[in-house]
Amino acid sequence: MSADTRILLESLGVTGGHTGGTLKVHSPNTGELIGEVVETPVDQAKAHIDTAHEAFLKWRLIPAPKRGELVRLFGEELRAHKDALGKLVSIEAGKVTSEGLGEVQEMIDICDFAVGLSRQLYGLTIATERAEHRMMETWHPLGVVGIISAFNFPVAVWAWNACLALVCGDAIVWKPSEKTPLTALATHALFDRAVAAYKAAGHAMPEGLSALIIGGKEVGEALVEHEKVPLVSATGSTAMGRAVGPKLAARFARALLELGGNNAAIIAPSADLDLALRGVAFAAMGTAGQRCTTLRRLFVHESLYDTFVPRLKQAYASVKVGHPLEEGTLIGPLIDAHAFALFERALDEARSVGGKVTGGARVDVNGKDSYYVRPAIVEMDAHAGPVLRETFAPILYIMKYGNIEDAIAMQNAVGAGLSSSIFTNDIREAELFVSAAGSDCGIANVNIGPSGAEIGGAFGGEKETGGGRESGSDSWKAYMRRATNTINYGRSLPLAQGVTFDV
Ligand code: UN1
Repeated sequence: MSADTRILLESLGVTGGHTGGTLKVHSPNTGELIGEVVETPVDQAKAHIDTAHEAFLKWRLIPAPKRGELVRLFGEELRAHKDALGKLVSIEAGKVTSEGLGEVQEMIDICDFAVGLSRQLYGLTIATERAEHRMMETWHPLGVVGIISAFNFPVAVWAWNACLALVCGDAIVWKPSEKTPLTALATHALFDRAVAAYKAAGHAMPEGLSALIIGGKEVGEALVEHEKVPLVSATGSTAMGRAVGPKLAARFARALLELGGNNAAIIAPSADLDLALRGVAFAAMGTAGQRCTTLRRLFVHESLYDTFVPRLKQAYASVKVGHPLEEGTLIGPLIDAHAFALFERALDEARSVGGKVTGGARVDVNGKDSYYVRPAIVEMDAHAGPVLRETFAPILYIMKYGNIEDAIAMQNAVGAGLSSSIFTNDIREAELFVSAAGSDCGIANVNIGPSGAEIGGAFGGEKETGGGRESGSDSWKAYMRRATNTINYGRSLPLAQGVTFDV
């Protein structure tokens, strides 16, 4: 491990677990070995879950705003260590500086959101058909929430789940991606500092409320199969969701799935092309095409295809691909050799079905063990072949369209249903796109690209994206259980639906 990474980890409070273990961690920036992380034995993972369940039994009794105070303190730690944690995200996940910092900002924002929410966990009072009765719903803490996160947002997506779950009165157990355990160790160390500050301020708090379990498939399975985990929130591929979903269903646990995306944008005749160009460039190339929300399919109206596409190619040619921590870099590396192989395979397939590829060459930034590529544009005649699936890399497939209904139908004609957008100044088109007959995705935007969602909205998508919603709006309800309470304050017992039962 470089001295730089060691110092960074120490500054974040990571004192053990990152050396001498069996999980080898490589920085995608250089291919260099940056950690040998100790994996959690399955038995120990199970023991952590049992402890978390015991902690939950106590935590659920603490008033929600007091639970919110813990999350507020965690937000303070994140503010104080934003630069260091952001840099670690850049080193371990390959994000450029502003995106590494942006990831930590997203965590800070969700802390603020969750703190406010801790005073707003409310239920309805509903009119009843019976005299001298009151009917209401109450939201109660749920239990241990399992969180499985992906390499591309190694810490922010955990924070979306963790911060909400904690204020909702749940305990949390986190299995991070095997590719990014160092950022997880650092984040958990910051969380432990918040716990220490919370206790020092005189708040009661059970031990083992939050646990980090590190390892591969077996550790993930321990979480998914444990009877004391009533909810698993999992972010990753659709294939992972297909493995996890049925296991949870078999024991009637809840699944909150945030899986693949095959996100599209439509460039309509009235679009502001300068704005569309910037929107498309960020959404398609940003994070080296490794966001769930990355723009992968572009439908350009035939009347402006020959104006817009050459401009886009120019923008593609101008971006700097390089080490993420170097000033001016916009595109960092792919996460590993496997991601690069999938990138190449998709481009080959596209060529074989007549796609015209611009860009896509491998770039030597730091030698053979790191995988940097020029982002690729692929002009396609047909909406077919690799266009129909998600390849987690910077490939933008471009197709022409003639009328808006066809464009919307094509945008919807894929398995995934995460994010989508239209660039138009025609109010009819914009409204059609966000209407019931429009985009079938969980996110449908107008005049901004499909990626870079704020935490205030509910995040997630339909179909093969898994159907879950995380982060803002009323996503908190997934982390609680609802009880309907009917209270009779009278002296008679009228039955619902007019039923009589006189004894
Ligand atoms: C993801 O890629 O898993 O909308 C999450 C965005 C980010 C979150 C992406 N706020 O791009």
